[in-house]
Amino acid sequence: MKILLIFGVVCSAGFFYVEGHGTLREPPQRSSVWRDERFASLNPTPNYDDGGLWCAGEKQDYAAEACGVCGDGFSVARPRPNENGGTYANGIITGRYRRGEEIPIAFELTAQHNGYFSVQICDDLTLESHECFQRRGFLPLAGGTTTKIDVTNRQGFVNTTVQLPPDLSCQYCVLRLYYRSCKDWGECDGVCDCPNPPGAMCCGPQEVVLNCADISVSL
Ligand SMILES: [Cu+2]
Repeated sequence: MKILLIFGVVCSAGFFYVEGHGTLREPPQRSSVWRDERFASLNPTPNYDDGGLWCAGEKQDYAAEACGVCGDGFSVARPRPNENGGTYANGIITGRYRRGEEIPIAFELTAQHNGYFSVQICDDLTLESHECFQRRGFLPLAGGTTTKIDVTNRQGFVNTTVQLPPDLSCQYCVLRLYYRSCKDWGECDGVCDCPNPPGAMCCGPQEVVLNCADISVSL
């Protein structure tokens, strides 16, 4: 019985590591393009740990600037594997849209860590940066003003629709998923309205996932 128990614990620990935390499947992020049959003929580089772009496990404040811009470990040299010019950035446009359009987003959650996700866009042709994504803010959900998709108690695919800016078109830009989990207790880090002290759940640094997808937006 004891042996069985130990085996079970080791197994689930290993399972969690490989399963990661979540991945943007629509439009497919750079590390997940290989999972999508629509792009098979373009030979995307497979990343079997595409659900694991969570800043190498470093918990993040709201700005997540201690994370690679596309979710890689911060200490990795640029371009990191998921950044423009990196191993998994094969230049495959996985979403083609029109200016101001409402576009479908699918985030596949592979761990249940609650929290929320949002979508950002960077239209700078040079190497993407946190600053570039922050410039336009988070995209609103279609038909509303809120920018956060709550994933409390959710697992598997979470589908939503966001609205592209009415004034943005680009032959090449980057869409970024920002997922902020809620599994740790902490104090306010400047942006939230948590009681300080004693703090609350979801306050302070949390596990964050960042995923980049190559897209284009026509006039
Ligand atoms: Cu986790």
